[in-house]
Amino acid sequence: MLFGAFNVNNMEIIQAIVDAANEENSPVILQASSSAIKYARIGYLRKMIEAALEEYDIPIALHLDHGPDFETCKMCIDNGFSSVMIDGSKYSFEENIDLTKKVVEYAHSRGVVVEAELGKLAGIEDDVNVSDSDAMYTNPDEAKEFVNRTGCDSLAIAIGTSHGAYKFKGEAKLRFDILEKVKEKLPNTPIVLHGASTVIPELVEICNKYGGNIPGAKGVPDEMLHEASLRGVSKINVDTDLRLAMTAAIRKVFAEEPEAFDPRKYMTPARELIKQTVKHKIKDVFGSSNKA
Ligand code: PGH
Ligand code: CA
Ligand code: ZN
Repeated sequence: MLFGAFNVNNMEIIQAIVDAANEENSPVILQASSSAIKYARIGYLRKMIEAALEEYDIPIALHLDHGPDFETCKMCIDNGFSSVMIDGSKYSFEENIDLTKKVVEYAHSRGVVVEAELGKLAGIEDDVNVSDSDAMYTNPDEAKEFVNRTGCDSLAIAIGTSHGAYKFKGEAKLRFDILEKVKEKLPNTPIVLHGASTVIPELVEICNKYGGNIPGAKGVPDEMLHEASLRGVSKINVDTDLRLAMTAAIRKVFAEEPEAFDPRKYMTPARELIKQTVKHKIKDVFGSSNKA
């Protein structure tokens, strides 16, 4: 089973995602990074997700994305998150293990599950900026040792994706051979793919047509995401495509209706375009729809 995990920053994004998931009768993971929590504030995020849970019957999880330290993970666990990610990928193997273990102990004793990360993605992720040459693929033997020693519930691996709108300079290329080896060694550990936005060309085009400047953006094609799911990826993280959808819709209104200044005038189409984007992913790419 493959789940989409969608990054949230504000009310419209949350509503768009849960509306889409509800229409597709699909479980969904909403995830907030530490910078999203700083932006939206944790109490607001929590209450908005409570509101979504009251409105719909589908399973909705709230997950911390790229938790940078124990304290942030603890704060989210104490605030009712269903799961947390501790991202110790910037540390040495042993330091990553120590930190992840500490989070796992705290989380598991409170019924919360933990995603950890091994290997480095290129690109920008929150405050961390990993240059291309530093990008390090996950070592399958290390992955097995890491999961055994930390007791983490799922593992994010690096097989060539990166965060943001510029994932590949030439052809899109993922190291499915590494994924296969990791699955061989860890058949029961759910594997997470970060940096998995398609960077939907139509959305980039709308942004650029209406005054944006995002040239040469490139993501992971839908067929590759499909292949990743066939080869055992369980969670696919999507942020960039939602940002593009929101920006595309708002730019269009600003360009076509310069006299408009009621935020609802541009936030309504923004919410709608995010919803269509999420529906497309759930239905056509991830296949988590249970629609009758
Ligand atoms: C992601 C999102 N969040 O943790 O990995 O990646 O930039 O490809 O949407 P994208
Ligand atoms: Ca990382
Ligand atoms: Zn990520």
